[in-house]
Amino acid sequence: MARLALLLAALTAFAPSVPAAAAPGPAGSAPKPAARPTAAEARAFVARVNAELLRLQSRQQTAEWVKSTYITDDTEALAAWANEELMAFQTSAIRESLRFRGLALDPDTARMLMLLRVGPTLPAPADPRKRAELAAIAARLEGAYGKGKWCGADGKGPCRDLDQLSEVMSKSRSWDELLDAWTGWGTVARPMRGDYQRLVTLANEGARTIGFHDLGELWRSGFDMPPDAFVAETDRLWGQVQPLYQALHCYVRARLQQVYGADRVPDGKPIPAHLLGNMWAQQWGDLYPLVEPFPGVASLDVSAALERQKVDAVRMVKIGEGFYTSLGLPALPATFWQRSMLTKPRDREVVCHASAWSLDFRDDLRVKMCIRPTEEDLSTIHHELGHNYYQWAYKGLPTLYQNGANEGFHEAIGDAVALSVTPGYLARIGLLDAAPADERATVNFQMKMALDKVAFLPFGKLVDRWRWDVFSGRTPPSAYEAAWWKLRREVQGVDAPVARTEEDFDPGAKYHVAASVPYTRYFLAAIYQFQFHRAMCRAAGFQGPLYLCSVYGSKEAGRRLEAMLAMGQSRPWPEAMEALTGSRRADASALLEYFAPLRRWLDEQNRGRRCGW
Ligand code: X8Z
Ligand code: ZN
Repeated sequence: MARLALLLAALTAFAPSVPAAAAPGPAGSAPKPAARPTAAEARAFVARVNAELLRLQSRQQTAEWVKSTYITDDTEALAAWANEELMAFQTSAIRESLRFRGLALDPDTARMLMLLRVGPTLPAPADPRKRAELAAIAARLEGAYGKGKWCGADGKGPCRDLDQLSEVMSKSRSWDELLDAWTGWGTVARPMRGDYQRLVTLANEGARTIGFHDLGELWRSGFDMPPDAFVAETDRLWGQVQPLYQALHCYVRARLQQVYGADRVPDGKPIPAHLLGNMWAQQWGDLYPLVEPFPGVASLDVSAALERQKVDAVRMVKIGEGFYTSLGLPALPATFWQRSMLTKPRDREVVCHASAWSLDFRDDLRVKMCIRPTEEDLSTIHHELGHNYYQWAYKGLPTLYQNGANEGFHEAIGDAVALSVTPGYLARIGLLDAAPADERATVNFQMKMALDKVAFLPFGKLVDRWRWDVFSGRTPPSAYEAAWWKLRREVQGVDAPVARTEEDFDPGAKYHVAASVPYTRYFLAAIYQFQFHRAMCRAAGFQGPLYLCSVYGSKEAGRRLEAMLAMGQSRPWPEAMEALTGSRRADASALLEYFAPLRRWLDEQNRGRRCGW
């Protein structure tokens, strides 16, 4: 994920929402009269905040990098201390910023003050002890996730980590083997429940001290619209794509029924969560061989080619970089190659979950990832480099503007670029045989894409629906697990394969819950990326159907993309959207256009089937 976002996830403290200058004096004394602040002071204040944030965040990022690439008690403590130093500054900055409320300010100063307030993902309470506790819990939860292993029901091993268990999820077709890997990873999250509950309490307290009802309201406030309007926005977008998801679900369930039997995969019921090729059933691409519409028509097995050609991690990243440079963007700096972590070290615990970093908010870009020679990882590399190129494009902006237009934008860039990694392009770089053009090959390719892109949509939406209810108290700790599975059944049409109880904590088995990274960003990105892709295709002068378009080599597409990236968060996101797409509105029509051939095919296939759950 974007480093800035993670950084902000990393604990921030704020003063109470009482303006410091007007705060009452000691008991019995009269309130101190406030000096009347000026707009010029506000501007100077924001300049100081930007400079100090840059200094402290760079230090904090460095500590965080070492922690994530070498998890020990000590590196966890060092990262927490760096966070606390940053938080202390932010506390006083926020306290001071409240003096400027109600003043007529120039638009940039006003926007940066707003961003300062909505920026933190885990705001800490004012009490320093509680702040330290929140810092420690957050670091511990992410560490527990990173170190998590399943050593069998008797605990005697062999022990397997998430990568190994994920490999089972993607490759095995044995109900029992899948169940073992799935329940095994679930045990890693069980001990997180207590810490998570406390984290919610502390971060909610922090959110209230800066004037939000609860943490969920703060998370929904970073989208240049009122938080309630943002909820309606996500519902609207989901409404546009839901019928396509239901068609895909119906077809996949029918195919799984043929493999596992109608007693285990019944009609009209949610699909057991361990059968979809992925630990969280969030992307189903690994099911492709099982559900391939026209078996054997045009092989799309990129993983096999990567393995056969012994493409190593560096080469894979070079392939990704090559796409960006073909658009006219610069080659990555030498330090990227020296300092990134591209493979899983054998001798220490690391957080393998992929992320892209800018440690100095200038040129010290890095990727942290445990790359394997798979198609999924090739696509993730394009995703991560999208973050890095975004960070690079806005590096000249004030620190408070160094972020995506909104969180969804940051997640969408690399994916939009990866949509141009078509079979045609892959054939060109020798990872597939010459791209076929008949209709059956089209449906095959579309199915493969939909298993990742369309299947993801409800999961992308429900993770934060669960958290918003947890933060607001609508879901009490005694119902964490029940509420999670209710959403997964209702929104995703997926169910736990074995009974779950409130001893379990399946949400914590997902990185972004353990690490407190907001998730709606990925839902938005899943939609934005098709809008961005369509816009770049138009800029490149491409005429055919969207799914065939690759903007590889188009300097004009790159120019348009970079113009949007360079805006960072300096303007409300609809303006950034407009800079690239010409439209100010988020809209799933490009996604639906892209998948139109598959939609027609699915509807034919599903005729007579009992869809839904
Ligand atoms: O976390 C990620 C990226 C890093 S920002 C690898 N993604 C989400 C996930 O893995 O759950 C990308 C897709 C959704
Ligand atoms: Zn990301």
